[in-house]
Amino acid sequence: MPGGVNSPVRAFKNINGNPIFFEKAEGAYLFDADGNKYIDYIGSWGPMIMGHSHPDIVNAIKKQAELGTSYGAPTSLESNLAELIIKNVPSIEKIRMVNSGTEATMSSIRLARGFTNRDKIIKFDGCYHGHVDSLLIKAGSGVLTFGLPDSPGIPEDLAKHTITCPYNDIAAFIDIFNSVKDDLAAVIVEPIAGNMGFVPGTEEFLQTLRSYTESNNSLLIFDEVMSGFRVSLGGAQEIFNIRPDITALGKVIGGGLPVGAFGGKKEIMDFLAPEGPVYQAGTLSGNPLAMAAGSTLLKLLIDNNPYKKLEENAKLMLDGMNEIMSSAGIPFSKNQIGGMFGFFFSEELPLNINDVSKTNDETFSMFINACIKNGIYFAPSKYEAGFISSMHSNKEIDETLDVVGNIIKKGIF
Ligand code: HOZ
Repeated sequence: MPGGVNSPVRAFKNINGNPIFFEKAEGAYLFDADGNKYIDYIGSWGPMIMGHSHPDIVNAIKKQAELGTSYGAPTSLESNLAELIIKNVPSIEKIRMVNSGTEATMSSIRLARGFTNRDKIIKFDGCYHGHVDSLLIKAGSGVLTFGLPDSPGIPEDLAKHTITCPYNDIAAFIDIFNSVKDDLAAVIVEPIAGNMGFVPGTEEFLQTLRSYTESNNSLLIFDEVMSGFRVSLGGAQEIFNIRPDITALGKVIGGGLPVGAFGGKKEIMDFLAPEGPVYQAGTLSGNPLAMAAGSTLLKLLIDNNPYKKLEENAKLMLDGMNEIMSSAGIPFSKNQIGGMFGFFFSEELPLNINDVSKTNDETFSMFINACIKNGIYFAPSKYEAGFISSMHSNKEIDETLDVVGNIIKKGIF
């Protein structure tokens, strides 16, 4: 496998580390193949909101596995998950299940182009929407982690239809928007970016995207692959009170199994085959195991509404880290919404990818390596977000802060 991994960030190459191979996960903990135990702050990049191996989710998967793992045909499990999503995300009136966030954003773009009969899309620097050809331009996540500005393999003829714009920059957006508006199919954005570290959009910025797209009959696509059901039941769109035309969802709604979905206004979704002309399909779409796991997680989230507690716990940990760093004179900034968070080695909290790229790489790399060596598993790239679960209690937070305090005391910097 290239880099020894099946997804580049896992290689730990940019922090001069090696991939860690895991064997087991439980609650807030991960266990690797060498017998090490870690407090996990990645949570499979989002879905483990109720902790790893939640008994209800494990039982739902087991129960469904005995009834069959894939039929390539409809089941009521798909309708159950669809209903749970539609009830909680008001902008979604109809939905199509797919197998990953990449598939969800790829199909959203095709649908937007088909519906509007226009080609151009605007995306924002540092937002990552999966490895879709049209969207792998000035993208975040692993693309930035490894300093790959734009991936080879994407034909210029396709790339020219993607226009990029700085995140959280209203004036730049309005300029770019005006220059392409006649052929603008859609604007796609992570309303809470989780692929340039954790950088939420400002309310004014996101409202501007909504009003400009609406007045131009262009579609607004929210990529809520990470924020959907992660920052609140209704996702970032509930927090900002904005209704996008299409929402892309991903891993979170699969409860840890491979799932994606995209949904939105009925008249737009009805443009999809077999109702309409835009084609999209998949044998494993709506896979029964994934639907059973996803529905069980969403029911747990609806019953427990853990978001306030998640945010409090994330804040508790970050405030503690901030105190440790500031008493050691190390520039540090941090932010969190719900159970999603980020920290940077910079005085000021970054607002966009330019700010993030200026934060200290060397300190980040030394800090993360030291944390991992001491059983704290933070994302191995400053271009990724962190995630906390309802199984992270004061005990795990105190232990994390002890480790961080010791690392700083021993003077690794
Ligand atoms: N780039 C992914 C999260 N933003 C990481 C996926 C993975 O390596 O599992």
